[in-house]
Amino acid sequence: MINRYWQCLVLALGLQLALPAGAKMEHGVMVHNANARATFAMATTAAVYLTLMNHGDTAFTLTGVSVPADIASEAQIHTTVMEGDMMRMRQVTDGIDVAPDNMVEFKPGGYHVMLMGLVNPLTKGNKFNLTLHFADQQSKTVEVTVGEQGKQGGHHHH
Ligand SMILES: [Cu+2]
Repeated sequence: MINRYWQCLVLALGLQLALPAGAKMEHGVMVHNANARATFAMATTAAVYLTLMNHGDTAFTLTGVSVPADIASEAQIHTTVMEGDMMRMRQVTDGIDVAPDNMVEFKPGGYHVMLMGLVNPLTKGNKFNLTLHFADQQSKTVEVTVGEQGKQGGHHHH
């Protein structure tokens, strides 16, 4: 994880050097490794994981996510909380702040993007667009790659 972060930082710095003098990066949002688990045939929900980085000078806040209507009817940001011995998912409604030079990992057992009302099951090798929406009205669309099916019980549903 640390390695990946530094690789990315070096990449970002290299990119900045390659820009004409005086040019600035638009904003510091960088998304890595956006991926979803393949779903079972009857699944109506799916989880998407990614790494969200801030390579800019100012904090940003992720406030929402969306996917095309032919993928799912809704996409939500979820976090996972322990209630006694139970892992439960909660929708994140107040956004996720990412400070400069920080990163937030969306991963099993933590933050994830939840797709609700899947139109078709996700199958390995499929790709679809996920759009991240930020508090400053900017947005960024990234490509999600569908990987292997998750281990059963790895993700608890409501
Ligand atoms: Cu969830």
